[in-house]
Amino acid sequence: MQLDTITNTKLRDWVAEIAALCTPDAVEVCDGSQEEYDRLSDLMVQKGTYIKLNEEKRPGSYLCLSDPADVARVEDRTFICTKDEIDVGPTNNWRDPDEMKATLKELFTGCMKGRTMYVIPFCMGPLGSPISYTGVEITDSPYVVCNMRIMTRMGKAVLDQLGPDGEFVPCLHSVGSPLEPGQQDMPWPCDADNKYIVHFPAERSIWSYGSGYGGNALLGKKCFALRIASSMAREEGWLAEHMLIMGLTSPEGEKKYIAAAFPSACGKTNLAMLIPTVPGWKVECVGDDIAWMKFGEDGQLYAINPEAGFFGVAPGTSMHSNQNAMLALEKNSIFTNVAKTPDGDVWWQEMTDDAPPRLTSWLGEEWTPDCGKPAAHPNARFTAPVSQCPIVDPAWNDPKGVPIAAILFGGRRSSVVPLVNEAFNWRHGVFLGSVMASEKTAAAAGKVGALRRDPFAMLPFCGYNMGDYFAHWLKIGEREGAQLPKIFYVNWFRKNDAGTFLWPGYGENSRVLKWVFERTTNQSEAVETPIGFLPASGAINSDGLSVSADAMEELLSIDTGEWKAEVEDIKEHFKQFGDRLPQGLMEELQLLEERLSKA
Ligand code: O2Y
Ligand code: MN
Repeated sequence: MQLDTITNTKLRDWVAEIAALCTPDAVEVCDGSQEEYDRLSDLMVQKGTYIKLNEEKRPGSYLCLSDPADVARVEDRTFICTKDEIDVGPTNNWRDPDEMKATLKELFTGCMKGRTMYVIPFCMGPLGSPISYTGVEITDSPYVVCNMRIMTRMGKAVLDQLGPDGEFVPCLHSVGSPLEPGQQDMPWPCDADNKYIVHFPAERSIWSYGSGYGGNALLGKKCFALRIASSMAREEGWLAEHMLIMGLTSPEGEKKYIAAAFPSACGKTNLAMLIPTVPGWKVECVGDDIAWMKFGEDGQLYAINPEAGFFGVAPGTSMHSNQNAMLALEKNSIFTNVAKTPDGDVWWQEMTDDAPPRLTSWLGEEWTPDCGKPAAHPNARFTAPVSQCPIVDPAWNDPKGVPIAAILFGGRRSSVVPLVNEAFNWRHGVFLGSVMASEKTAAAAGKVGALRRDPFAMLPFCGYNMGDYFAHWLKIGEREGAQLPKIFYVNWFRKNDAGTFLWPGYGENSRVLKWVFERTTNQSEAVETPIGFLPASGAINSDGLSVSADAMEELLSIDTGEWKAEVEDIKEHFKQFGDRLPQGLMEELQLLEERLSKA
């Protein structure tokens, strides 16, 4: 679309200002049409950025191989800029806003030379929803445009909704690789040694430079929908969370919605698309990564998925681990850093029981199963439309959102934490979220097995001081007339002394979801323990389950000695927040300690 299609004054001025700064060869306003998507995809095929996949095996889909130095989010290059350093807290990288702006302006000067500057109007959440917000991403990457078309509601309809004076979050992105006249472009241009992912919460803006990958470049996702949105949510009295949203329907046809936060490598996407093993129960997927929740007039929290696509980790995804994701990515999808089969399809670790005998790896090299290297990068991704998920919830695009009956927190813990426990009340639930922890897997940096506290799974995504974030959660619970969801903590990963998982996970997690569902209206049995309410013996349906009675008992047991050690670890964790830690959470910790001492 032409520039004069922009009627929004603020947007017109911003586009002109950024064009003058970045000096692109051309400016295009994205309309979000299929024609535009096809044209940019063809352009990327010509440039060598994309490989078109076999139309019969993977219709409408492309493979993209990134620069090997640009394969994941870069937390150490992610900054939050506030006037006072204390306002970003101990878990974020702080920079002075004026100094950072000066650095960025220098980097962005002329950075789009030889390239087209794309203007992407996008809506996070259903069009017309009171829970949604608008953003505009300016980028010099056609890969970003095509991914944003899947991941968000994007294009002309958003410009129309914005109108002449609507508000939007400006998101500026450049791969940081200007082209001199006649210079040959790279398939994946970037400035790998000079990445900046920068957030300015006070002015609600984002500047990202140097990376073309995932969360660094698709600015609607982690940068807007979590870091900037969490700060907006605090100011406006709502919640922007790193949570999946699922609908759960009982055999009697009663439906409830659950939101759940887990750190990475805990199977969030798999849980969001679970196929229940408990007869008669149904799961439907609203979202797999982010939830925005606002109070409705009835006092309930209503959630939307601000995204319209999945940007899921490919390795480990299979018909066994997540059949619904596999079906969602059968067509119209983008695959980044996976391997290619000789017949023009994709493959990644664990996609099939046996690896194909020959592949082209994510590095573009010939690959055989014995070559000693992974065929796909461990952080290889698929981008697929939510609408293609076979169990997409009928209300996933409903502007009203869906009412949340329960919130789950969880992590990967081989010991200490039982299969499930229920918070005594909202404040206790906030305490459970604030102490969330997970053991590191091989996929994460650091020692395997080491415990990392990741409050609310928001450690890399909270856009302000996490102590203040805890206080915000407590304040949400104090709202007059609030009909709050119940809060639970789950752990699918407990092991026995021999190091074997006690719980089978996957579809069997529906047994725990059933208990949670019933507990939201006190319909199933629970026993009070020092750490919360646990399922009474027999309250979790174990018909046909291959878990012994002893294992079941162990899964639902708590060891007072282990929990006393846990309390000491939590004290250390809380210390980092200093006087920004709300008194209410300190009191919860003291209450836990008292209950354990009496047990
Ligand atoms: O590595 C990236 O850039 C993507 S990170 C990501 C993508 C989808 C969902 N969640 C995440 C995450 O890091 O939590
Ligand atoms: Mn995530």
